[in-house]
Amino acid sequence: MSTTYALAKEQFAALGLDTEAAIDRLLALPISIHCWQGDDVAGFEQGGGSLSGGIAATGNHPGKARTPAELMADLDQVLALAPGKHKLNLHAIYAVTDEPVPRDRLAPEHFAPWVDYARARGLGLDVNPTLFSHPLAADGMTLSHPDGAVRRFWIDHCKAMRRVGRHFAQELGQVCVNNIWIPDGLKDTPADRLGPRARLKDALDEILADPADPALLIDTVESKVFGIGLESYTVGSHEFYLSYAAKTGCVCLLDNGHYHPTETVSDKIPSLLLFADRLALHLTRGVRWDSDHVVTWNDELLEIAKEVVRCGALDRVLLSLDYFDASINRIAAWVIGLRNVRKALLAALLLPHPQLRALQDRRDFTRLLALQEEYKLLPVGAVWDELCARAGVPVGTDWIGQAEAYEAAILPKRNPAGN
Ligand code: RNT
Ligand code: ZN
Repeated sequence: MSTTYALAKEQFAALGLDTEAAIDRLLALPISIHCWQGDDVAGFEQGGGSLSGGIAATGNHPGKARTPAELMADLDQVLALAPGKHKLNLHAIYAVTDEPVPRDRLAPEHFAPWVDYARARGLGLDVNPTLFSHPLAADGMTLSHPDGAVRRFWIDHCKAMRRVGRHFAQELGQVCVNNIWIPDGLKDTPADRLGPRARLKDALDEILADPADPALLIDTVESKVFGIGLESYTVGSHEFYLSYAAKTGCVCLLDNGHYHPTETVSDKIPSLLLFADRLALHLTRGVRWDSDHVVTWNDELLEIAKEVVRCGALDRVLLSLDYFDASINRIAAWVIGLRNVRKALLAALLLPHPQLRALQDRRDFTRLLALQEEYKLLPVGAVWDELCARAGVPVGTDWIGQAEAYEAAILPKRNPAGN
């Protein structure tokens, strides 16, 4: 145990906080790593499709992963540099197939290398149907499309991916989160807002008709405010999915890039937890829009972490990352966000919430603000370093050199243009 940690431990103990318990709790908490940071959401269909659906990865840093083997090798680097328990979050377009397989016919065997990869590393797998980057999604509508044949294809795809998700859980002995996000929307003012939403509701009813065994599969639905080229109307809005989840029992997934810029996910967390057993989060960082920048240690990340901890909901909130920055080393992008999420949760665990809550209830707002500000400089960093040391990952800034060495040794052998 380092001297700095021993001193920090004492300082937190004086506030009634147990740093040992916080470290143990956090090392056991699963955070789902999004596979799509490694290749700018390209996937492996016919050599990797071009991203559509109103989302965009910008930047052309060299060395992105082009094959399953490259993506797996990059993920191994990430796992070596970020402490704690992880899951891996796969999109359907990351299926590994010799011949092209239509998405509505994807099956567990098309993901066998990922199951092997996860099993060898003790990871759970999460899953997402991919309702974008496809000719049948090119006009911006999928499950809400007016053409029944298009809806049928996407309904069958979503059903297929639920079967894949169940298989993941059975193989790996860990529950699989299946998240449905669709890009559906319109560029300009709609003539009919109800019709597409009614079609989406019917499609979801059919996809989810076969009830999930909650030990195997948790179905989540992710809303959005707008997409690029789909600015005026989003079929799967927050109200739509909030109501749908309340009525049917599937789980709301909140992506903190998917709200109006002054609206915060942190404020929504307690309200949802009062009415639902579970809640899922995509952690990202929007800069001016849903730009999916790397998650940084900012006020909203800390507020989200504090809400989850204060609600006593670390085991009810399903945490995953969701961003895709192609302008910097992609492994570093993954690691920076992952480390920040766990660091923010540690900072949240190391606050004397009962004391602060009592001040609010006593309406002593002066002392509350004074303490909230002073506590921002508590020695969380010393506890974080100890956590990393115990997890066997680099402490402090040491991981950066390792990521750079990997970049220098491996990435130049890939296409230097980043494609
Ligand atoms: C898009 C959603 C969605 C995607 C991933 C790739 O705005 O956030 O979660 O980012 O499914
Ligand atoms: Zn998301």
